[in-house]
Order: sequence, then structure tokens, then C-alpha cells
Amino acid sequence: MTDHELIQDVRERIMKARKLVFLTGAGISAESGIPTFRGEGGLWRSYRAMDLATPQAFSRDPVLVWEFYLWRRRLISGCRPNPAHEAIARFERSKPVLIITQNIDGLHQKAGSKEVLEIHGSIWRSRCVRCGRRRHDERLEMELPPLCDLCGGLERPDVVWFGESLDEVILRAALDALRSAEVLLVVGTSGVVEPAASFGRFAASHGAYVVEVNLERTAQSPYYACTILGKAGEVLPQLLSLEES
Ligand code: BV8
Ligand code: ZN
Repeated sequence: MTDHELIQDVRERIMKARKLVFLTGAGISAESGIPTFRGEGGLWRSYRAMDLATPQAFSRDPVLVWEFYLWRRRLISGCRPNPAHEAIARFERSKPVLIITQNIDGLHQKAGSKEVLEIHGSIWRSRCVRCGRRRHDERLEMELPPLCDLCGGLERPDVVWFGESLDEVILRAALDALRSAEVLLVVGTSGVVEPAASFGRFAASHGAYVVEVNLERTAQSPYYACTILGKAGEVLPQLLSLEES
């Protein structure tokens, strides 16, 4: 099959499905200017995840960890959704869409998507480690470390660090959607961080037609129906446009 035929075939499957499910990763936000984690220029090439994105790192040095997340907040605050986020949000007006995202940047919602499961949390929320209170938090500068104004406890970014479990309710909702998906699009993720890495395979084993969109093949590609190589910002508008190309 040529690339064009493959895209047409996937488009037809998308148009026939009652609902579309997406699993997205850092690659979908790369064209917005947000660095990915593992590729060229990736965050974990310059920073050690274990020093910054674990509960142990936060216990050891909450100020350092907060500085890292504030730096990322400032970076993300200057970035806009790109044609990939926008194509999904536009498509959502014609058919139900659920997005399961590993990203903490909030760009899907900013593009207008409504059903977004943020399985690794959000950089735009803080959570008190003592009383558990979560709050929307868009501050780009603050006295560090921030303290909860209800109980005086230490506040942390409301993201899921390595070694922490995903929120049970969100995980259950994601697994339900994957179990019943007809078509799943896995966009811009290297497929190495569990449990999200196994989501595509899980959906495929329950009958979903799984399409990967990535610059390169990944460790998960062999389990999917097909891989479309290309930039998310170029491929998704083609796959999701309502007019024939
Ligand atoms: C857990 C949030 C239960 C905060 C992140 C089983 C086996 C082995 C290890 C484990 C296992 N189960 C659990 C583990 C441990 C660990 C894990 O998976 N480790 C791996 C690395 C081996 N998992 C966990 O700890 C998880 N918790 O399982 O709980 C438990 C608890 C205790 C003990 C055991 C089990 C929690 C993981 C959550 C980690 N939090 N971040 C933050 O961001 O600061 S993960 C981090 O990676 C990112 O945040 C991101 O969310 C995630 C995934 O990365 P990707 O999105 O895929 O990004 P990446 O850079 O890797 O890839 C980008 C891709 O895009 C590339 O493929 C590239 O080609 C492509 N691309 C680039 N540009 C484009 C593009 N594609 C298209 N278009 C483009 N323009
Ligand atoms: Zn508190």
C-alpha cells in the first residue's frame, strides 16, 4: 500500500467508527515547541528523571523539583496548540472523541477538546501532600516551596511521578475506553513508560484497530495494525479532515 492509500484506508475506518479514542504523548506537543523526553533535545537527555520526577527527589529537595516544574510552566505558557491538537478538537464536533494523554501541558483542552483523561496529571495543578487538597495553579513565579493555605502542608505539582500509581478513577476510565474502542490512534509516544505503553496493545487485544502516528517506529509498533510515519501536525489534519483529499 502506498502512503496515500494507507491514509485513505485509515480515514475510512475513522469515519465509520462511532467514537474515536486517542492515546497521546509528548510528540503531539513537539510542534508547539515543547521538548519531548527521550528523543533528540529531550528533557531526560539533559536532566535525570530520577532526580526530578520521583517522590524521593521531592522529599530530598522540594525546591529543586519545584524550580524544574516552574521552568516547564513558563516554557509551556508560551506555547500554543498546533494543527494536531486542533484537528482532534475540530473532529470532536462531528463525532465523540476521548483523549487519553500522558501530557501534563493542557494543550488538548486549550485547543477545545472536552473529554481528556490526563493520566499523568497536570502541570497546572498543585496538591497538598498533607491534606490532599488539589487546586488550579498557574503561577509562574512563587516563593519556594509553596505551602497549603488550608493546613500549612507542603504543596507539590499534581503530576504522577515515576514509582507512583496512576489515579484509580482515571485509570479505570481509560481502560474502559480502550476495551470498547473500535479505532485507537496512538500519537507521538515512544511507548516505554508503563502502564501507558501497554494501552495500545490492550486495546488491540480487545478488537480495536490501532493506528500509530510517529516520526519513527517504536517498540510497540509490531502490535499495531499500522504505523503512519510523519509529523502529528501534518498527518492528523489529513486523517481527520471531513473532506476527501
Ligand atoms: C506505575 C509526568 C504502578 C510528569 C511521567 C513495568 C515494567 C517496567 C517498569 C515499570 C513497569 N511498571 C511501572 C514501571 C515503572 C515506571 C516505568 O514505566 N518506567 C519505564 C521508564 C521503564 N512507571 C511508573 O512508575 C508509573 N507508575 O506504573 O504505577 C507502580 C508503582 C510502583 C511500582 C511499580 C508499579 C508512572 C509513570 C509516570 C511517570 N511520569 N511524567 C512530568 O512530565 O514531569 S512520564 C514521562 O514519560 C512523560 O511525562 C510522559 O508522560 C511519559 C511518556 O513519554 P512520551 O510521551 O512517550 O515521550 P517521549 O519523549 O518518550 O517520546 C516522544 C515520541 O514522540 C517519540 O516516539 C518521537 O519519535 C515522537 N515524536 C516527536 N516529535 C513528533 C513525534 N511524533 C509525531 N509528530 C512529531 N512532531
Ligand atoms: Zn493542605
